[in-house]
Amino acid sequence: MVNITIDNHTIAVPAGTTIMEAAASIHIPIPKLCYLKDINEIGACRVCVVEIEGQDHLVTSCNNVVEEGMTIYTNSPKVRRNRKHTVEMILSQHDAQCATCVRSGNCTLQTIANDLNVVESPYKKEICVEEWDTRYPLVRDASKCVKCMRCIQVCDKIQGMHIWDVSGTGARTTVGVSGNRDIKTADCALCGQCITHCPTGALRERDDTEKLYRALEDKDTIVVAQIAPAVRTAWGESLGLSREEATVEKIVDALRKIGVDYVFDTTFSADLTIMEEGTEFVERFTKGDLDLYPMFTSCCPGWVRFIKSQYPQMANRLSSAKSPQEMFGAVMKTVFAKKMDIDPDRIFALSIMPCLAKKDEREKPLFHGEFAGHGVDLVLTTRELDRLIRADHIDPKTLKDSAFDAPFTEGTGAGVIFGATGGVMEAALRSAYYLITGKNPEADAFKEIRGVNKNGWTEAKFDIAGNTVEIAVVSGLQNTRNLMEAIRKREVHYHFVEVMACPGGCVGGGGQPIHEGKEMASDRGSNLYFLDKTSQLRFSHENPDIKHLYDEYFGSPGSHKAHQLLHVQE
Ligand code: HC1
Ligand code: SF4
Repeated sequence: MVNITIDNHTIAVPAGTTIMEAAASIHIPIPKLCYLKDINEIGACRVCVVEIEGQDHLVTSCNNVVEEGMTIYTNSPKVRRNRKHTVEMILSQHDAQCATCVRSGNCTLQTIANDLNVVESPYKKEICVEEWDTRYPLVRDASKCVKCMRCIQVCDKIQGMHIWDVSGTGARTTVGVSGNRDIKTADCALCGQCITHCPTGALRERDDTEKLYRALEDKDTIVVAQIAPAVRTAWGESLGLSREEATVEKIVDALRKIGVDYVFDTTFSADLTIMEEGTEFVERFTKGDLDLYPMFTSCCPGWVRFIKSQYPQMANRLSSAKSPQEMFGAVMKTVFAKKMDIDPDRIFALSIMPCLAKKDEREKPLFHGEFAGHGVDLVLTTRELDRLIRADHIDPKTLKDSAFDAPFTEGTGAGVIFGATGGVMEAALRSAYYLITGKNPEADAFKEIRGVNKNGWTEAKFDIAGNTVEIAVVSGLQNTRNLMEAIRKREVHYHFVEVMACPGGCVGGGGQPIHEGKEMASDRGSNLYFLDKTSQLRFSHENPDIKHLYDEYFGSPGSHKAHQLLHVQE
C-alpha cells in the first residue's frame, strides 16, 4: 500500500492507483473532460490537474500514479486558476451556443465551465468549421470538438474501426475522418459509440424529429410506431424516471399523446424473427451444410455493415431473415394495411430504436405487389424520443401504462432479451430446441451465454436430442474482428454465432441516453432479463399473435410468402 495525503486526508491506497482514483476513493471528484477509464487516459485536456507539494508543475491526475508520502491538493488556488484558464482556452475554440445544442444539460464541458464559474471568455474566439453532410445518420460538428480524442480511442480500441484520426498540429489540431476519407465511404459501422462517448455536441445523430411532425400534421397519413426491446430499459434515464417507473407501456401512452395512431412492440417481430431464423438454422443444421457454418445472426445493422465491408467473403453465412425492425415494417405495409383496409402509401411507419445504424437499415426498399417504398419510413433514437416527449411538454410522471395495439399486441420474454448480448441466441435456442424435439426446454436452459465475456466472446455447447450445437456470442466490433479471424483461420468452429456491434448489445446502443463516463449496458441488460423472467410467455413460438399471423397469412415459417416479405432478397 502507498500512504498519501489528499486535501488533508491521509489514506493508504494500492500501488499503481492513479491520483484521480485515489481521490475518488474518498469522494473527492476531480473534474475531467477527456478521461475515459481504460479507453482514454492520456491527460490531453489538462482539466484534471492537481498540485503536488514540492513540485513546481501541476500534474494530470488521470494518468499519474500515487507515490509514497505524496501530499496532493486537488483544488488549491494554483490548481483552480490553471483549470479555469484551461477551460477558457478550450472555450475560445468552441462554438458555445448551448441553447441550440443537442447536448445542452448533458455536456461535460458545459458542466465544467459552469462549475468553475466561467462567465465570460477572455480570449479571442478561433472556431474551426468543417463541411459535413448533415443528411448522413452520423453528424460531426467540428466547431464543438474539444479534441479530447475519445472518439478516436473508442472507435480504435473498442470497435477496431479506425474511422477517426487527428490532423494538424498545435492550435490547428483537429479530429477528422482518417486517411482524408469521406465518412460515407469510410466503412463506418454506424454503431454510434463515438457519439455516446463524446463529452460535447461534436458528434450526434441526424435529428429526424421534424420529419415525424410533418407526418403527424398530415391528416391523410396514419402514423404507426414500433418500439425496440432495448428502448424500454433506457428511455426514462434522462427524464428523471426510475427503472420501475419507466415502463414500455408509458412510452405507448407518450406516443399516443404525441399523436401516433397505432403503437406496436418490436418484441413481437423479434418473435417473428426467431420463427424464421430458428427454422433456417434448424434446416442448415439438420442438412449439415458445412459451407454455411457458422450461421450468423442478421438483426444488428451495424454488424451487417461490418461483415459486408470487412469480411465480404463470409457475408453469405448471414441468416437471410430480416431484422425485427424490417420484418415489422414489411408486415405493417402489407398484412396490417390489408387487414385495416388502408392504402399502404398512407402508412408512415416509425421506429423508436436504441441505434443509429437502424436509420441506415430502413433505407432498404420494399417491393410487394403494387407497393414500392420502404417498410420503415423513419427511425428515431431513444434520445430523440426523449426530446419529443420534452418538446410536447409531457410530464413523464403523469404518463400511464397503455397497452400496445392489436393485432400484434403480444411480445414474449424471448423477444425482449433481443436487446441484450446473447439474447437473440438464447431466444433462438429456446425455439430451435422446440422445433427439433417437439417440446420446450427449461426457459433458462441456455442462460450461461448471458452477459459480456471479458475474454472477448462467449462460446457454449448444448446437447439437443443427441446433437451437439456449438455456438458463440460476441458484442463490440474489435471482439467481433478477433472472432472472425479465429473462424477464418479455422481455430474455432461454431454452428451459430450471434453478433451485436455495440458492447453489451442494443442496451448499449449508440442511440441510447448518454451518461458521462458510465457504461450502462450491463444494468440495462439485467433489466431485460428481469422482464423476461417475469413474462407470462417466454418462447417465441408460443406467442399467440405470431401463431395467428402464420395461420392467417404466412402459413408456416420459411414458407414462400414468408420468404417474400420476411427475408432479404439478394
Ligand atoms: Fe435491437 Fe433488434 S434487438 S437490433 O439491438 O434484433 O436497435 O432493442 O430493435 O430490429 O427486436 C436495436 C434493440 C432491435 C431489431 C429487435
Ligand atoms: Fe467508429 Fe462506430 Fe463512430 Fe463509426 S459510429 S466512427 S464505427 S465508433
